[in-house]
Amino acid sequence: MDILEEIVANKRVEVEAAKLAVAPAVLHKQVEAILDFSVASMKNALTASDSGIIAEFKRKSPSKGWIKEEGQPDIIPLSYQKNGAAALSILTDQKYFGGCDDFIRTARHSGVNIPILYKNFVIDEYQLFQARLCGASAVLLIAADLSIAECKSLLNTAHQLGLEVLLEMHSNKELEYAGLEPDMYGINNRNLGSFVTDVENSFRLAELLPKDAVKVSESGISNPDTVKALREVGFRGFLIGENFMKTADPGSALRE
Ligand code: IGP
Repeated sequence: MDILEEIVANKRVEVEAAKLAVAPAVLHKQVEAILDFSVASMKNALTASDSGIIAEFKRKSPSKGWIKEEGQPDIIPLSYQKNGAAALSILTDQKYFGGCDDFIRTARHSGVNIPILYKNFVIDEYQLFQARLCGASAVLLIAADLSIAECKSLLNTAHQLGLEVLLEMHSNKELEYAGLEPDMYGINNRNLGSFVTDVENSFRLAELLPKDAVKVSESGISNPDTVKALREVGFRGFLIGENFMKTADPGSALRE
């Protein structure tokens, strides 16, 4: 079993436990009550932004272990916003990434009003309701852990809830998912099975995606020249986590 399979197996157990704690019908009612509150569009923010930086709040990862154990969800996300991030990504998986949905709530309460990506391994529509309820604007769907039919169904439900979808692909063979027309197309430079990171992956796959699509390059980005080169081949979003989180002050790292 590779790490992605392990994470997804654990996620299934977690989601079933969550459904016992809060029944789907109850969660749906809670979401219905807030559906009138619209959330900022990440796609628009990326299209309008000069930086395109999606700054990620990630305290730990399976490949690196703890990056910032004491990372403060009430300070760092707001600091990212103040330092010019176009949008945020907040890891909400607990076991492998040290996150939780409350990190998004806390960020919102601290004054973050730019779009927030719900970064998790979404395999069940229940999680889309959780994402909407905590204040996310968009969700990540990962081609590597969903069939096309599952992905399509989750994408439709996300849209019904007013959530945008960033669809993550990693290899040529996943490009068939692109036909689902998500709001944004992500190319992950990291292989989620082996953790090997190669930014060339973005350059390789970008030309195979629709020309006018909003494309996001994810992982392993550590310098402004790479961002510039990716922008030149059409990327509008740059998802950066570890490079900021490993510094003493992630927000100022973004500005530099
Ligand atoms: C950020 P990095 O190398 O800058 O920390 O990567 C982000 O792309 C990465 O955390 C990520 C991820 C994911 C995490 C991309 N896709 C899917 C968990 C699940």
